[in-house]
Amino acid sequence: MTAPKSNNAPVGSVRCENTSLNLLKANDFVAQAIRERLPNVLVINICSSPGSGKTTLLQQTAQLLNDKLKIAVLVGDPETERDAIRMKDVGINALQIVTGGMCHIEAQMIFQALDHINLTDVDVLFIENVGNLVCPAAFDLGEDYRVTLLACTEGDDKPKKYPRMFLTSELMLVSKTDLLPYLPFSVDAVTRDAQDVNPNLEVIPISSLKDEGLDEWCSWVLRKAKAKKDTLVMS
Ligand SMILES: Nc1nc2c(ncn2[C@@H]2O[C@H](COP(=O)(O)OP(=O)(O)OP(=O)(O)O)[C@@H](O)[C@H]2O)c(=O)[nH]1
Ligand SMILES: [Mg+2]
Repeated sequence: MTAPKSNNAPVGSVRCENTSLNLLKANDFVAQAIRERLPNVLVINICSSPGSGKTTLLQQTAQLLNDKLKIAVLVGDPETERDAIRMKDVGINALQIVTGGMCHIEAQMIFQALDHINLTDVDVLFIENVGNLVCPAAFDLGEDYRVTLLACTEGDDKPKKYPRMFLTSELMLVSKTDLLPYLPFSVDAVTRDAQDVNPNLEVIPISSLKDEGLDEWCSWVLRKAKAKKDTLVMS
């Protein structure tokens, strides 16, 4: 299927200034404290729009890496504990962060949550951020890597519309690829746009339901976990 072409003629717009710089400075200070608190744990911040498949991917990832890495998950949600329950149901060491309606997780929330999750011998701490492609991009959570999922169902125009998320990520997972035959979505086009925004961005297409691309994703996680341990040994 091909999408109808849009007319990209300028229509006129107003660019707004960012007025929250002090808040972000304070956040960065706490993010650094998180890094110092977790020198031997790989921290991966998983971001996406609502419903792109973050929890499903983490359920699958924990299962696939079960005999190779010890995993824990902090998961953010504006109101419910549903995602932590889903993860605990499949045996994952998970803790819900309920943000009280906030559209992103802040470093202070992670710092506090670390007192309530057992990280003994944990190799990888995943943070599932609140579903949102805008606000989470501005908040460093002390992660080593930021991974953004973009589901085929969202449309392939998103990287240029929400560039900061893709600019600040190391990896984009194009999710729900099992639905590609039914959608006007081009993996090549979305990769081109995302790498226009961030030339260093790696891209892996995945389907958690059909087990496509998950080996490549798990290898990526294993490589990063090993690199983190190696850095610790050398320092
Ligand atoms: N077709 C298809 N559906 C998927 C895939 N992964 C997840 N889903 C479905 O997408 C819906 C949302 O998945 P979740 O894993 O809850 O997404 P999420 O990003 O964690 O959602 P929020 O936490 O609410 O932002 C569920 O109905 C999943 O079954 C996939 O690879 N293919
Ligand atoms: Mg979720």
